[in-house]
Amino acid sequence: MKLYYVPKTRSNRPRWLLEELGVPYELIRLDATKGDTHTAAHLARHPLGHVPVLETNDGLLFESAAIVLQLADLHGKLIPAVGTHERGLVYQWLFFAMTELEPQCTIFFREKVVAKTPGSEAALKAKEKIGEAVRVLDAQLANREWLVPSGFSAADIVVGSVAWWANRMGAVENAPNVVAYVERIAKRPAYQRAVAD
Ligand SMILES: N[C@@H](CCC(=O)N[C@@H](CS)C(=O)NCC(=O)O)C(=O)O
Repeated sequence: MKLYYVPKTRSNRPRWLLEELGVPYELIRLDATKGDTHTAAHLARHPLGHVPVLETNDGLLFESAAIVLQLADLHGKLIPAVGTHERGLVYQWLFFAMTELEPQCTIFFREKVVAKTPGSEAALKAKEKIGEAVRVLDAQLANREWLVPSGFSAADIVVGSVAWWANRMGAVENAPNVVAYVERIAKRPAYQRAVAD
């Protein structure tokens, strides 16, 4: 199995899961600054020229959260059984991260980090929305280490990555449980291996 990958991007998510699972994979590093993600070969893998892309004998798969879910299912680990309430909770938190939190992080990143306008109307609005979503996570994490009752799961990989990003950009305030969660994540050996290079 091959994972098309650019360091310090959303492609860390499936790499982190693969490290947690301890299964072999081939990491295909692309350099987006050199146009590697927009070659004809890569556009045939992902029509928008994005990473991650997973390639297996069954075919190609893109979207980081979809790849994380599929890999967890394929290996029967870090994901509750289909049809259980806990499985529903994994979907809930994963979609929450991808639809409520991550789009606001993307706006905040573009305003604060790329355009260097952290005080713009768009930046302040995004930060407010991030704060609303982060407070929901903070309440959920008040009495638990990981998002679902059975323990560390695929949901933590996706939510944890987005929460880590929000915290890194200075958009997490008054959410001590989320900060502690991000710190727990950073201590996981599989996470450290996935972001090492
Ligand atoms: N929703 C997609 C977003 C993928 C995406 O935006 N990837 C960015 C990196 S985080 C990318 O490939 N950028 C390289 C480029 O556009 O050339 C996912 O979660 O996989």
